[in-house]
Amino acid sequence: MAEGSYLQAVKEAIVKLDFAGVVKATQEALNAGIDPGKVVTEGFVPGMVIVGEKFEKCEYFLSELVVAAEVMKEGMKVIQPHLKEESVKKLGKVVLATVEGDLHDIGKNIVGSLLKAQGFEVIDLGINVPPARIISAVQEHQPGILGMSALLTITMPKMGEAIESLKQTSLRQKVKVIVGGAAVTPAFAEKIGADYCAANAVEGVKKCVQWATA
Ligand code: B1M
Repeated sequence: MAEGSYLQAVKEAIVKLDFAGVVKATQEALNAGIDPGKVVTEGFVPGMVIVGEKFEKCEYFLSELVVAAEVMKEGMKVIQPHLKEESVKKLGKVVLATVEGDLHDIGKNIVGSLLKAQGFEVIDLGINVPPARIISAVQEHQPGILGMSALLTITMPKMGEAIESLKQTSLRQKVKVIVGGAAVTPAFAEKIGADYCAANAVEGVKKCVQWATA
């Protein structure tokens, strides 16, 4: 079977909200030698995009969004052991958070997993994290990178608030700030003073590695 067919099966399992199907299709894709990162970016992610489109068209409702998220998490459980984490955390620390008001964490979790696989120590603050908590985590852990995720247009400004608060400390110059999430654009990132806006997890992690090894 061609690589595209395996990835298509993963995508379809997400769209059909099929727990057993996503586990089977993910395992089959891995058995066929497809890179685990590719299963995520070309299987899970486009599947979730279609789920979002169905939600917009009122073909799916909130309950389906919740189930789709759980289906994808089930698929991630199959992927996780194949993302071999570097045992020596040689690239430094990243503080990661989904900003206040926002409960979306699938993208953030993918970014976190890929960062760990690259050899970063990830301090994941979770979801719905207020700017003040982000800043105190930066003060406590002194990471080289702060990563923030937001999927709602109404929560994106919280990223700007966090950066503004960071500027009030002496730490802004010492921390690179990367932002991401479906609605976040490079123009927005520039406006709020972030250092980088990642279109997807792979690109974001590449940038973090670049910073850490520069
Ligand atoms: Co919500 N939701 N949701 N949702 N949801 C969206 C985001 C939405 C676009 C759906 C739609 O209308 N088409 C819409 C937002 C509209 C907007 O503001 N522009 C929306 C809405 C409206 C809502 C609610 C308000 C619905 C309601 O209650 N009426 C509500 C809000 C809750 C809240 O947060 N306060 C809500 C709730 C939920 C669930 C809880 C049910 C569930 C989330 C479960 C969870 O995350 N645990 C959910 C889901 C699943 C979605 C969609 C369908 C899928 C999101 C997802 O996980 N995508 C989404 C539609 C869509 O995005 N197309 C939608 C897969 C994931 C891998 O992609 O997170 O974009 P993403 O991450 C990517 C990149 O963006 C990037 O890398 C990842 C992989 O490449 N990335 C980073 C992300 N963060 C990064 C950080 C980085 C670097 C890269 O560096 C730090």
